[in-house]
Order: sequence, then structure tokens, then C-alpha cells
Amino acid sequence: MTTTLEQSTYRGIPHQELIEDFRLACISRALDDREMALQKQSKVFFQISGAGHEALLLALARHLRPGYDWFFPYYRDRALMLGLGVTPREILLEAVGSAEDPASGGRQMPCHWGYADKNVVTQSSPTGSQCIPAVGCAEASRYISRRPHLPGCVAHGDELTYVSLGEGATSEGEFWESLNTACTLHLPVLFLVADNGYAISVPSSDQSPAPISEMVAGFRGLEIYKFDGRDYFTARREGSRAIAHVRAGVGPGLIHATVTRPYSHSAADTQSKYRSAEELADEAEHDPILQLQRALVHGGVLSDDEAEEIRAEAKQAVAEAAREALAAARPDPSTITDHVYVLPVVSERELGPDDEGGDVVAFGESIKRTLHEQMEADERIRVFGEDVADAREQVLANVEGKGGVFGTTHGLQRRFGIARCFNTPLAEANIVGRAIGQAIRGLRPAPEIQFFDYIWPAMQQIKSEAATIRWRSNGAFKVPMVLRVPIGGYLTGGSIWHSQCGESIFAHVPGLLIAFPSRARDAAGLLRTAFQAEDPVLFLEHKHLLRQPYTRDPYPPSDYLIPFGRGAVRRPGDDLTIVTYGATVEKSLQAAARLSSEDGVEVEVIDLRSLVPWDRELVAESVRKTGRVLVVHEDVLTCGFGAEIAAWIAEELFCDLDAPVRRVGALDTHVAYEPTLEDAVLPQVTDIHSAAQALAGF
Ligand SMILES: Cc1ncc(C[n+]2csc(CCOP(=O)(O)OP(=O)(O)O)c2C)c(N)n1
Ligand SMILES: [Mg+2]
Repeated sequence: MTTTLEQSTYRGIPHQELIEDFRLACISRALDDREMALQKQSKVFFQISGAGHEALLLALARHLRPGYDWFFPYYRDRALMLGLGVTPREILLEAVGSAEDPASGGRQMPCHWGYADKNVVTQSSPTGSQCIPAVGCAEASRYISRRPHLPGCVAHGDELTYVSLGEGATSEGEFWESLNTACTLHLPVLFLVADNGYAISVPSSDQSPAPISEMVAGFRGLEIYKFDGRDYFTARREGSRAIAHVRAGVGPGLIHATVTRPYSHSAADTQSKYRSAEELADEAEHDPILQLQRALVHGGVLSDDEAEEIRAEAKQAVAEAAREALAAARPDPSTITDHVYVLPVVSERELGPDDEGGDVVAFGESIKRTLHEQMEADERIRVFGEDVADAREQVLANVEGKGGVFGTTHGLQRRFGIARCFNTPLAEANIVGRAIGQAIRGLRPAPEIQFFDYIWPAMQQIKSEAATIRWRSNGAFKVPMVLRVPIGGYLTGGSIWHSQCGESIFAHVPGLLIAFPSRARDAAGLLRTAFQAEDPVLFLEHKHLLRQPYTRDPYPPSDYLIPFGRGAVRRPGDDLTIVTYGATVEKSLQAAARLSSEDGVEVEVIDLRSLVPWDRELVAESVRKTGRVLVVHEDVLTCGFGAEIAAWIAEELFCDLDAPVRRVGALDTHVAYEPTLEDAVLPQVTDIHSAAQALAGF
């Protein structure tokens, strides 16, 4: 009886699979070599190799399912991409920066993968920042699989989320935050740590006191697999065990696999500067492709000649793919601002006397009601953060419930259940990163940062991930999330760590929408619009305003939405314009009342309500009428958002001005604890009054 290729196996693996994976490994290496050659010709502009990681990744790919499982890859995962079915041409399209590059349309460096049809999520460069979104993605799998009716959301129930990183990146705190939640929630996440011994030039012994598989041993519920990732057969066997474990849904797994790095870290690195010739020679001897070739020849799967032929064919195939990629369309520079964000289109309407029937509520109550209303209407919304839940389910019937340190989320857990309103670890990157992973899966997460002052650990997730995902993937992925953040001072005792503003720092980040309402009606209208957005919204809730009587409005009917970029005239006037938002709206109104009664100056007060975008038209209309403008905000003056407004007015409305644009903001210092010090730092009615008075008399 003759044995056909399909039937033959070697060490339990069909010959066909072995030969195919050997071929893909050769293609992966040939892609590295070709990109390097093209870079020398200035046809590729950066190179980072997948060399030394091929056998491990191709072995794992055999057990993973493109378009079913979810992938948060690392830049060294070239062979994994090939194993999942990405073609050499597609990979090279990114290297040459073609418009046809499916990962980014020429926006990202090579090896920043992203293939929506295969559930390969767009990748960024910050090492480790992929870990927490991967955990959020796995959470979404669980949530969606129990609610298959959710629009735009697909889950199978046994898909896993793969996330990979190098041993160097395990030093990042976000990696540990992601392990924390993956284990606490028993999520189906497969962590792959491909350990090639170096992070650029830093040896792993400088990273941490022990190998990563030892370091993570204390994480209860984490299944750890340590093996030699240079050996394809070991990787197939152990990878299959690890993947089966995670797929079974009993909890996360971590593979710690040793690999090699035969090429320098990247095109910008020369590893002979820090690795000895002996070390490199030893590594070359253990090259995973060489080892696989030897094993296949030894096992009679291939002859030496056949193996060499496959190598040659791989080079040929890559050369042909490179020719095609180089001939493909270049990006059009006029498209480069596409996919920064898309403004939600909402139908706007004025409120009339018939709309006054709602309960009269203050700012904080309005936000709370709107959260209830939106969660009732859309099961994709989940609210989470520190202290946002009411209480442990076991005691909930007997206690009032917490519902956030400001009470804004009170009752959400009781009404919608713990799956829809829940506490997170005290870790801000964790909160935002998990929201990103869920948003990518089509959910509408509404994470809360407890105080603006503590948003900074999440900055990486906000700035590098949430804000860039739509742009960097050329529109293939998006992050619809409403990030609610209590902000601001005037608290009497709030001091430096409970009083900060800083909205301009976020307005400086392309890709974020920013709302900053100042009264109950606007909070409801803008929060409803925020939930319609397909991009991340920073929804800033001023703490001082939460219960102020002057923020009270009849709660507006549910079809009342305010478009972003639409300000409101809060007081009409012909002599001078004040442009403001947040807590300084009321202070400006008080100053305007004094100017009217004491100085005979009629001030028009504009409340911007949203900062990205902001209502340039309304400001222009007013300034054309008054010729004088004062910009007022609570944030510190230097590089505050007022600087942007003032610069724009100077550029666009110079001929309409009768006086220089002036600004009032906080002193360039921190907010102090003692009340008279706090008053001295933050802008007061008298500061606004005297600045406006001077401007009116200019
Ligand atoms: C947050 C962050 N810091 C620094 C860098 C620069 N950088 C890119 S790769 C790298 C080393 C990563 O090493 P490792 O995780 O071991 O992966 P390997 O390159 O060895 O596969 C560094 C420092 C970065 N991209 N992101
Ligand atoms: Mg490394």
C-alpha cells in the first residue's frame, strides 16, 4: 500500500502541515530579507524582523482560528500573520506604505498588524499597551455570547483572545494590570511571551529578577506553559495544550517560550555592538527554521534538496509580492485627516414650553437620569470604574448602595445588574483599556475615572490607543466609548489632588471628542449625543456643579440631543463677549450682571458646552457684533484651552476686534487646600469683572 502525502505523518503531524509551515517560515524570513534590501534602496522606510520567532508562531497558528478568535499581536508576529492567512503581498503593502495596505493604508510602520476580517486588531507601538484592551475584548466575548441579539456584536462563546509581547514588555505595568483582571474574571485570554533574551540591547537579566514564567506564578488561575519555542514540535504540542485550556473557558493561560533574535532589534539597531560573536553563532546554530529543516529531513518528510527548493521558492514568491506591492497605489495626502473621528449626526431641536414638564433637576441628577435612560435603551452600554457599583449582590437588598463617590451611578447596578454596572480594580489604565477592548467588539462602554486628577495612569490608553485606533487602522476599527470624568475645583478644601482641570491636554490629542457641560439640560443633551458617537468621548462633569441650584433645569425629553460643537448664548449683550465653559459660566454670568448694573456694559456670555469641536461660528458671530472678547476658564492660563480660542480669534477675526483678546484663567500654580489660597488660585467673579471692565474701556 502506498502512503500519500495527505496520510503520512511525522511525530503525529501530517507531512502536508509540516511542509506548509516550513514554507511559511521561509517566506517570513524572506520577507525580512527583502524588506531590508528594499530599505537600502529607500523603497521601504523601516524594518523590524520576525526572525527567530517563526516556528513558535506557526505552530500556535495551527490551533488558532482567524476571524473567530481575537488577536492583539506584537510586531514580531510576522509568521503568525502568515499562519492566519495574511499574504506576503499584504504584509509588503504596509512596508512600502501603499494606500492598499489593509492594516493602515500607509499610516503605520511595517509589522503594525491589523486585519479586521481576521479579527487581528490594529496594533500600536507602545510596548505592553495591547494587553489591557485584549482583556476587555475577552470580557466582551463573554458579555456578547450571553446576549446574541446585540446589534453589531458577534461572539461564539469559545473564542479566545490572543495577546503577545516580548519578555522586555512584561516590565510594563499594564501587562500586570491585564493579568490581574484576566485572572480575577477567569477570562479566555492567551498571553504569549516570546522571550528572545533582549529588549533592543537590554538583556532580560536587566529587566526582572526571574524569568517571566516564575514571576507570574502567584497569579491564581493562570495556567503557565514554559517551553522551547525554537522547536516547532514542542510548540505544537504545548501550544495545543495551552490553547485548549483557554478555549475551554476556565481561565487564562500564559506561554513563556524561548526564541532567538538572529537579526538586530530593528533597522535602527546593530546588535554586534552589544552581543558577542560567540553568542550570535550559538544562536544561529539553534535557528528555528534550521532546526525544523533538520527535523524534516531527519524524519524523511523532505530531502535536503527539497528543503532548499522550498527556501528558493519562498524567496521567489516574496520577490514577486514585493514587485506587486511597489506597483500598488500610493496614498493620497489629501486623505490624511480622514478617520480622525466622525462627528455623531443628531437631529437638533429647540426646547419649547411643552418640554418644560420634566422634573426640575440639578446637573448631577441629570447625568444620573441620563445614564439610567441610556442603559435602558441600549444593552451594549456598560458602566464601570472605581466605586461605581452599588454594593455586593449578597447585601444589596439591605443597603442603600454606593453608586460612585458622587452618587452619579447610584442605582445602575440594582436596576441593570452587575454585568452592566460593576467595580474595577483601582487602576485607571485597566478601566480605560478594558473599555477599548469592549468598544472594538461593538459594545458601548461608559467607563468612569473617579477624579480627573487621577486620569494620568490611563493616559497611554486614552492617547496612544483610544484616540488613534480609527486613524491608524484607516477606519477599519473604532472605539465608541463615553469616558466620564468628574473634573475641577471650587470645592473648598479640594486641594491639589481633587481640583484639577487640564482639558486642554486632551483637546491637544487628535481623535478625542470633548464635552464640558455646565447645566442640567446640556448635560442630558450632550450625554445622549455622546452615546451616539462612534469615537471616544471625554465627558467632563464639573464636581462643583453637581448640586448647584443654578444648574437646575426641567429634565429634557429623551429626544432632546445637543450636537457637539454647538455652544449656547447664556446672556445676550452688545458690548463685549465672554467665551467660557464649565464652572466659570456661572461666574461669568455674575460678572456680566455686575458689569450691566454697575458699569453699563452689556456682556454676551457664550457657554461652549463642548471643546472638541468648539463652536467657532457662534464665537465669530458674537465677536463681530461686540468687537471685544474675553476668554475665561478655570484651568491654568498657560497653554489652557483659552490660548487656542484666543489664537483662532486673532487669526480669523482680527479686523472685527476693537481691543486685544484677553484671557482669565487660574494662576500658573496648583490649587491649594486652605480656602483663601484656593480662591487666590482659581478665577473669581471679581477677576472676570475687572478684566472685562478693562477690556470694555480699552
Ligand atoms: C512604551 C514603549 N517604550 C519603549 C519603546 C521602544 N521599544 C520598542 S521595542 C522595545 C523592546 C521590546 O523588547 P521585547 O518586549 O523583549 O520584544 P522584542 O523586540 O525582543 O521582541 C523598545 C524598548 C516602545 N515601543 N514603547
Ligand atoms: Mg525580547
